[in-house]
Amino acid sequence: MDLLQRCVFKRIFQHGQCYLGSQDATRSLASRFPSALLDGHRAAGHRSKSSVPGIGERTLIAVKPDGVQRRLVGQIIQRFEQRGFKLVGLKMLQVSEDLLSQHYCELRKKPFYPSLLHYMTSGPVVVMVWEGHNVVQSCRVMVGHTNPAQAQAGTVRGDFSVHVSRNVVHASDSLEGAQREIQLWFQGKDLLNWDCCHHTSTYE
Ligand code: IDP
Ligand code: MG
Repeated sequence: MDLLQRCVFKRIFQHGQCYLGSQDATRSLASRFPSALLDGHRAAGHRSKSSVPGIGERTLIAVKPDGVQRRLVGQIIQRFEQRGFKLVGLKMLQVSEDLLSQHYCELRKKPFYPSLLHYMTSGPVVVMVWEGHNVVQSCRVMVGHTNPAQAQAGTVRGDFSVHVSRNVVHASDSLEGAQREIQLWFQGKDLLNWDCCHHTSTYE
């Protein structure tokens, strides 16, 4: 388990204690969560059966360097978890210009492109793959308008940022975009197919 995973677990356990108010409940939560993750790893390739179509849809979300520097990673992850989406990939890295130029290939001719590259390589990013019904569109709505000045309160950008040059988070903008970006940032083996114990509370 790496440092980021330890931090995420610690946060979840602290919230468990806060909401549930009992050490037993916290211990129970603590014992279940990592094993769910490990079970998922063992169960790679095996997916929950459900009548709901499209629950395997995936999107790429990244906490940009400003979000990492401002210690917003935990709060941003929490929003997607709370909504009911499933985390299937997570890593922290210092991005290369090469990867970024592929990621932002459509923006190469924009006047802000050089400063965008500089910003995105200014420190580590935390990149994730989230899974669930309509996850691409739902996450775009949760992330909010590209320009934080126009982002609604309640969205990530609307709550945590003020200027378009430092808008905290990336979210894929379409199914095709999500597929392209996930392949760019992750190898297939780094994405875990795991059965969430809350599955029947999220889907019929
Ligand atoms: P998105 O992130 O909401 O999908 P895009 O238009 O794809 O928005 O732009 C990618 C990123 O480029 C933005 O998230 C933001 O970081 C940066 N960006 C977009 N427009 C501007 C601008 O006018 N000035 C500076 N940076 C910009
Ligand atoms: Mg975009």
